[in-house]
Amino acid sequence: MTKTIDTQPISGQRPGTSGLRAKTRAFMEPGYLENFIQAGFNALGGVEGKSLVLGGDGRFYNERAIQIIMKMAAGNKAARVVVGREGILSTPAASAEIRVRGCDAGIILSASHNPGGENEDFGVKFNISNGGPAPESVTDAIYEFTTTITTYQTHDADDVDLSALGESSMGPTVIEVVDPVENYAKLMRTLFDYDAIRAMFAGGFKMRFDAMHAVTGPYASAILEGELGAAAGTVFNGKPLPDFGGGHPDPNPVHAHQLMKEMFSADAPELGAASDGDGDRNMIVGRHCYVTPSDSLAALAANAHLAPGYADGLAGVARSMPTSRAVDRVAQALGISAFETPTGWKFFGNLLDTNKATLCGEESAGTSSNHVREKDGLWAVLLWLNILAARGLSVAELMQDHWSRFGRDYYSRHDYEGVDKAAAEALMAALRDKLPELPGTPINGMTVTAADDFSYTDPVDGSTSAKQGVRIVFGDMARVVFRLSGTGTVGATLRVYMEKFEDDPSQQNEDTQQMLSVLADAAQSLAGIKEHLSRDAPDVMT
Ligand code: VG1
Ligand code: CO
Repeated sequence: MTKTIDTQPISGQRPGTSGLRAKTRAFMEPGYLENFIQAGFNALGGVEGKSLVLGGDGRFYNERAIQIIMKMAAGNKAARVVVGREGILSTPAASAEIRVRGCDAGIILSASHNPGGENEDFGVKFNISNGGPAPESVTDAIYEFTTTITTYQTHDADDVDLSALGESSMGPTVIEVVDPVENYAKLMRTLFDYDAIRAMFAGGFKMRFDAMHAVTGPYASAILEGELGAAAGTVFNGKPLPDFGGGHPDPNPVHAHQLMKEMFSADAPELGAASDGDGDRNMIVGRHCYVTPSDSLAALAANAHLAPGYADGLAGVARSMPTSRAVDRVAQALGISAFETPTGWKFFGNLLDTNKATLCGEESAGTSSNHVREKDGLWAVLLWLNILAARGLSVAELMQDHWSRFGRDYYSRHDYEGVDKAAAEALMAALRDKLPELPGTPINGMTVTAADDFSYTDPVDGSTSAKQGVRIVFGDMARVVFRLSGTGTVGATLRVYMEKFEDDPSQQNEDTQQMLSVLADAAQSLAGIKEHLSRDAPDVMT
């Protein structure tokens, strides 16, 4: 039976870079999740007669939230809800399901790389019919609804058994529990040369994949070990746990330290990889060779044609603004266009839909292509495997070859986490005020050539997004970018992104922080980080 329940508007909870994130306990408050879900349904123009994909990364409260959302979908007269078995769907797999099944929308439960648990973080993302994150027009509408709605619709029904595949009905709605891996694995087979990768593993190639006790475990085990013949034990931390084993499921050298240690040991395997909470990020590390996400994007762009799915070449590439300009250099050499978008995958959707870009990436370890409309961690690992198999080079050799051809953009991001929000906003405001006077100013032996607050106009629908981060550019040689995170749940996080170009191979230096120290000093003198935030050093440097 359908019921209308009174609810209170939730204020001040605007969806950020990637959906709504908050403390798990906030989502568990009566009406909080329900309010956001109903607001999302309303913003989609209602879900009556529509089909939805639903799943999450398995974190604490995942299954409970799924039961609530299924009942709300029925209360809102949805035609069908496709839900992953045990409530599991990685973000890229959910995107694939929406596209393969022609669904109208998707709801993904994840706070991505944020820790999970009753005292940690939870999140909800709404995706649209192209499989991608809802664009700002929709997330703005969701926000408006959350502040005004007073009722939500639900359906009185028993919980659904999410362990059994198959269909059941809940009022007007068909609930279909599906294997979370099947369609995703099928899609991967169409893109890559599995025979070549299989032959490489059969020839003794070794890799390690750290699933960080998050959602990619089942996907990586099925594909790498099951289909491609990687040795048993290649995938570790493979069981999704509600608290990710107490870890921080963010695939970077800091949080994937166990993998990093192995990859820099004497008997390191050829390839190491890791993925995040919801499976959309990837880290790539070769034997004794860490590949920055910006370099990975550039190397994939330069070599993608070696995989069957991209044999005709790329229509174009796109990167988020703080991502290094390494991929632009590849695009220029290939004679294809390169787009610069604000941070967040939703900004790539139109470029992919209209075939202006085939490959997209972010410095935060997100890369993907037009096969889905989300970033895709395991996809990036498979493309790397395909390229290594085709070229017969090690990761380190491939990167040396890449840098000697295109030059090298040294890159690092410094994060100041959990800082006072007002102080962080004051820092950004002071920096913005300075921008007009900066061009022409010499700083530490470099000269500022341009300084602005990034504003983006979507080339397809003409929508604009302003205040997307401060860029301070030193010609083609270097850049410093400042922005505040839109995914945190406590205080604010300042991100400082630095890059420096070097095209002389004799000047290579594996100590990236040393290479960039002149820019870190410039960032400090430009923004007064220490003074504003009362912090001596960043919390995380990646
Ligand atoms: C961060 C990253 C951004 C990424 C976003 C979502 O956002 O910087 O590149 O798209 O997380 O990633 P922010 O606003 O905190 O910098 V995830 O793996 O949610 O889905
Ligand atoms: Co993620």
